[in-house]
Amino acid sequence: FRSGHVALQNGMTDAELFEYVFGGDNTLLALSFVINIALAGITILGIAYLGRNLTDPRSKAIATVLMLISVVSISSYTGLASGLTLSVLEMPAGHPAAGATTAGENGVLTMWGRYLTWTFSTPFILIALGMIAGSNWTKILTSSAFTIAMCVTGLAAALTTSSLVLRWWWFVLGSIFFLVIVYVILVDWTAEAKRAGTGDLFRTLKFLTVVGWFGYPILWALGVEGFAILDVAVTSWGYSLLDIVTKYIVTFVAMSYVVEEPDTITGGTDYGASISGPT
Ligand code: RET
Repeated sequence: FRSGHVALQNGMTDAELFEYVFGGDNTLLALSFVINIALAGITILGIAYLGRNLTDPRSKAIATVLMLISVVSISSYTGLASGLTLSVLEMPAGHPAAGATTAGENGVLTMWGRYLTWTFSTPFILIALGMIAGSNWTKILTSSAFTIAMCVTGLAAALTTSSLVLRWWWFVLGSIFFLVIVYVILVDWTAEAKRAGTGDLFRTLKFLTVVGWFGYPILWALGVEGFAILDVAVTSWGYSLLDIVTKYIVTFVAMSYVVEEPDTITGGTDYGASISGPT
């Protein structure tokens, strides 16, 4: 493709945005997408390899759920890299990037595909954590529903251009939903994991997840969607690095435990034995 300076303009097509990202001026931004496509692919293959001898249905289910996190991720980053899930938006009055006209540019680059695809990836992270903690479907589905709500409000916050107050109101709503998830992880699942015998593994996963997840709203607020202190490439790298911790590292930590099929994960030989039918 041609290289040359492509200025951001409101209403650019996916092809123009693709050229903006890969045209040569924004190598850093392009790399933040490409690296995650590679890592998600490696993680998918890694799970297939590590899980090749799994026999227990519960272990297989956890491995499948872990794989789906990266399946969503590779699609998400392909969407961003292709320009399909990027847009140039004009920020409302009062926003620090409102009327951004640096270097003849008009509007800011919004990576809205990120917020959209977190809607599909984060529930799988929580399903895996909940299963490892030995939790029940009520709590797993509750946390999954709240993470979907959180990501959709984050998407709404990023796409709202009518009013600055509404952008931040969406953000506040999403943050409240986030606290529900943090509560379930720190209180319910921590106790359940101890009882299930997966306390040690869960402590590591909990630390990576809770600390990592807090990074996302902080980046949102510091990045171009919020106070615009960080530019788009730095914000994008921030999200890409957080994703490495919250998805691929979490996946390999969980997989390395699951492949041994310990009784704490499989439920042991008695798992499910309480259901006895007529003989
Ligand atoms: C938003 C804005 C609204 C308030 C909050 C947010 C939190 C986002 C989080 C995202 C986690 C994403 C992960 C992706 C991996 O695929 C939406 C930024 C609280 C916690 C783990």
